[in-house]
Amino acid sequence: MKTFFLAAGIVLLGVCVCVSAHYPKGVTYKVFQFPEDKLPKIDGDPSDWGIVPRSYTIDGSHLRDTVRGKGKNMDPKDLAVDVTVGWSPKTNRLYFLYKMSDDLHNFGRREGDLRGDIFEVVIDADHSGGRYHSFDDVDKETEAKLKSTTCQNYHIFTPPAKGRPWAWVWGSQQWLIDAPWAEHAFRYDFKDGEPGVLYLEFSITPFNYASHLGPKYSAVHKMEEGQTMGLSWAVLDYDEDARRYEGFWNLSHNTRMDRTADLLPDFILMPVKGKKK
Ligand SMILES: [Ca+2]
Ligand SMILES: [Ca+2]
Ligand SMILES: [Ca+2]
Repeated sequence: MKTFFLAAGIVLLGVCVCVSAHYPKGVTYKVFQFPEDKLPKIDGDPSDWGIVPRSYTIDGSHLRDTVRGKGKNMDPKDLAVDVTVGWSPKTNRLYFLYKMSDDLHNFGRREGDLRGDIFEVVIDADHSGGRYHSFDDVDKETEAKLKSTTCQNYHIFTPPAKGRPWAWVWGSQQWLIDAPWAEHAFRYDFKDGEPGVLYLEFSITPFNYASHLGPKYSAVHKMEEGQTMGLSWAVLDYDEDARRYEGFWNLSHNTRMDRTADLLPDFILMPVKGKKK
C-alpha cells in the first residue's frame, strides 16, 4: 500500500509540474526534427530550412508586448519576425532560424555601452519549471551561481556590435555560447541605424543543469521524440532611443518569462515525418 501511495504521489507531482509549467495555456508549439542527412549548415543562409513546413514558423502575431503597452499590435513597418525551431537526435542540438525585419537596427553602441536590438531565448529542457533568476532570499554571490542553472536565458545581439560576443548568458555560464556547445551565423547588409532584414541561424545544446563551475560539472539534456520542453523568446526592439526599447515582444505573454520557467510555452519535439509520436 505504501508503494501505491508513493507511486500515486509521484504521478500527482508529475501532473502538477506539467500543468503549472506553461504559458499561454492550451498552446503547444512544434520543434521540427531534421533528417540526419539534411541538418542545417550554420552559415546564415536560410535555404536549408526550405524542407521545414510553414506551420512550424512562429511569426509576430504570436507575440505580445507586455511592457510598453502595445499588446498584440505589432506594426510590420516597425518590426516583423519569423522564428523556426528544429532539433536532431543525432547531434542533440536545438536549431533556430531567426528572420528580423526592422525599420532601424540599433547595434552601434551610439550612446555608450548599451545593448541594442536583442533576441532573448529561454530554454527549460527538462520542463522542470521554477525560478531561474532573481533569487531574492540569497546573497549576491549565491545568486550569481544560481542564475540560468536549471533553465538557460540567452541574450543574443542582433547583430552584435564590433568587438562584442554574439550573445551573453544571463548567468555565469558564458561557455554555453561557444563551441562545442553552440554555433551561430548572421547574414545582413545594413549598417547601424538603417532598416533591413537580418537572418540569424544558430544552434545550442540543452542542459538540465548548467553549472557556474563549467561544462564538466553540468548535465546535458538528452532530447527524444515526443518530449515537451519549456521554450520562449522575446524581441527587444531598440530604434531611435538606444536607452529604451520600443517593445518587449514575447511568446509567453508574460514579462516574467525572464525570471521563471513556469511561464514558458510548451514545445514538443516532433518525429521526422511531422507526426506526433
Ligand atoms: Ca544554413
Ligand atoms: Ca523597429
Ligand atoms: Ca530596432
